[in-house]
Amino acid sequence: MSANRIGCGLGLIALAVGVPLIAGPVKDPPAHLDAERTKAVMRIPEGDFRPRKKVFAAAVPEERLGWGLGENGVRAEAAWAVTKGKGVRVAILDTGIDADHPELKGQILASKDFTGSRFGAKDAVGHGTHCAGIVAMKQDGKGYVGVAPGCGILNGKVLADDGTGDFNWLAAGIDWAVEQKADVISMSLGGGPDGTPPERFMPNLRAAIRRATDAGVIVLAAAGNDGPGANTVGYPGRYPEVVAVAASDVSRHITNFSSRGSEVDVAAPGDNVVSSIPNGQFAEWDGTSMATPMAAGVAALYVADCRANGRTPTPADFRKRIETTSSTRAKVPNPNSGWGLIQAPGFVSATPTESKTLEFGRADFTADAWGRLLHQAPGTAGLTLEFRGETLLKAGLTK
Ligand SMILES: [Ca+2]
Repeated sequence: MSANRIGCGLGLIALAVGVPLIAGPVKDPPAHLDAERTKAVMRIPEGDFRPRKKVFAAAVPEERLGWGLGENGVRAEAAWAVTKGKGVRVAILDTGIDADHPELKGQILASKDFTGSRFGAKDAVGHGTHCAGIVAMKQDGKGYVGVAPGCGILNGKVLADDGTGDFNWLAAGIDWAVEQKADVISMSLGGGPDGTPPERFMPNLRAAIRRATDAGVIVLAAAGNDGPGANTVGYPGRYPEVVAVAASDVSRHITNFSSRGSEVDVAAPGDNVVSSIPNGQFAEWDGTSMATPMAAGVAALYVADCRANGRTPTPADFRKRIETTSSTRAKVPNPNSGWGLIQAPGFVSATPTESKTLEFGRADFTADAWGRLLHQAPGTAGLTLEFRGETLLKAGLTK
């Protein structure tokens, strides 16, 4: 442990999840897990502690979407017609990841432990596996699906097996993620000294974040679970370079526990969020910890769509889209929800809103000929298709 962690208790980071640390029936919970001590570190109000509501024992046979991906959430499905995030690299800086979970197997591109854990980069808590699944659970016909099931995950373990960590580990994890060519960094953690400029205690952290955003990486962090009081956003979410994410519920309201403050940039589903936990299980958890990878998944879709269209994704353009496309767009951000609920379709190219099938019949042309096909039924617009061989050159409607 570093002096930063032992010396004065400052500079500690902790999970921003509104529930105890142990992820339901985790197989071998670390013996040194001390819930009371962790609670004190996390500064989570007593009322926010709720027992884990649901843990699914095994893979769900028919693949389902959690509510957070649907109409009251980020509307991921509406964006999947354009992209599912293929080729994008999302760093999850958390408690490690269970890379053997059926939903994550093959999705983890690289792993590194910064905590000196005897479990290495594996997840002994469950939190990191849940966050990774929210982004990248596979679309494989079983279980559940992440927001960007085509993307790959970088697993940086910066929180130890008791769910706390050192800000220097986080800074090192951010630098590692940039080295690993992360496109997006998701940090479901927070903490820091109250009322004190954090740079005094963690000079490396903001510098690392700036190196990441300067390299074009989109950096997101949990707003924190210290609401509903005013001015409760923690670090690193409090930094202007970081997109701070608040937690919304199935009614599109901001949860009571979600931290409030002018630093909140956007909201995402963070209540009853179903995702993977170790040993092949799934669980429904609450927290801005869950909202953050929801928004990070949208960022992955954005990056993939930019690349597919020859554009360079940038943190500034990502922010601009948050401001212009979030649900309940406000002219100014509000301290509960920032610019509103993040909406995946606003981050990808336009998608068809309606699709219908028209029967044409068949017309044969000479192979490789330049051809024109006209279709007109009485009282409708005519459709003209021009092609050479099998290549469509032009399509148009005539009155
Ligand atoms: Ca699945």
